[in-house]
Amino acid sequence: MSLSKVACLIIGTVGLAVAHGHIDRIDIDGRSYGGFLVDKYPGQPNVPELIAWSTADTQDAYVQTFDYNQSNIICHQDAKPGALAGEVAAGGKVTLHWSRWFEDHRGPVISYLASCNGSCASVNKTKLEFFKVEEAGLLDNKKSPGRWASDELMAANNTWTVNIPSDIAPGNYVLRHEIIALHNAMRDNGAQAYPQCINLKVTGGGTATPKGIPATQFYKPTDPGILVDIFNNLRTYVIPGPALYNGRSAAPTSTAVTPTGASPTAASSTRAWAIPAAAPQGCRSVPDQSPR
Ligand SMILES: [Cu+2]
Repeated sequence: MSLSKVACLIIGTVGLAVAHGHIDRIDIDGRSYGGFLVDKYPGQPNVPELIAWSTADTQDAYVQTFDYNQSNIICHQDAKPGALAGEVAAGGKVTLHWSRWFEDHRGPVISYLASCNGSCASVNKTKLEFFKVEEAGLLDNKKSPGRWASDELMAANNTWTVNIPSDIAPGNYVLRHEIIALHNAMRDNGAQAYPQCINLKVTGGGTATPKGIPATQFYKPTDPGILVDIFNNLRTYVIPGPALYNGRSAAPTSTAVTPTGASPTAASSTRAWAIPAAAPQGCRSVPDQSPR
């Protein structure tokens, strides 16, 4: 285990945390919307109405794999719907700006939509059925641990642009956008999910109503994309969650990875990775939820 992973583990255990990241701005059609600022809004009396969902999280914490069947995985810790919605035409783009991210928090970037069947401001999150609209994982495996969707996000000034499928029926949707950090994912309960939700009002003349599933059914702690050692010369990476909705959406952002010549045996006996220069900032999970 590298120093950085030890640091992450220890800091997480004693409960200190340095901010990781959250969506602090959403840009749609030349209009900017504020995100839910976890470092500012919790406990404040006059939090502005937002298209972003609020959370009880104040630490940019993650949802641990053991809670992937609990409601915090839906839209983060004790999330509540935003009062507003950002208007976007089907086929349009939504650009999400993360406050910050860490290079060593490598992993996939995944986006889902769920119809609210009415207003999203009062929706019951446990009833939301999400379909996956975009996914990107390991983009290049040449040099372990590889180039990841999270690297692409950071290279784009901590932004990710989601293409809204052009064929979906107009209406209100929750966009669930997520980074899953895999730097500790080689051990049980090590993958870190950072889900974020915003309300969208999709306009246009589409008719598709893709079938979705509850977010609590997306992932299992032992999925190959969740329990995975990204430092072990990964040749391919299986992005977790349900199948991608392949309606008339914009071009996928994920890139197929061409396997390198490394044999599985060589891969498992050689660790060709470097310890990151700086230890990652403290990783902290949101409080455990009791099963229900
Ligand atoms: Cu972390």
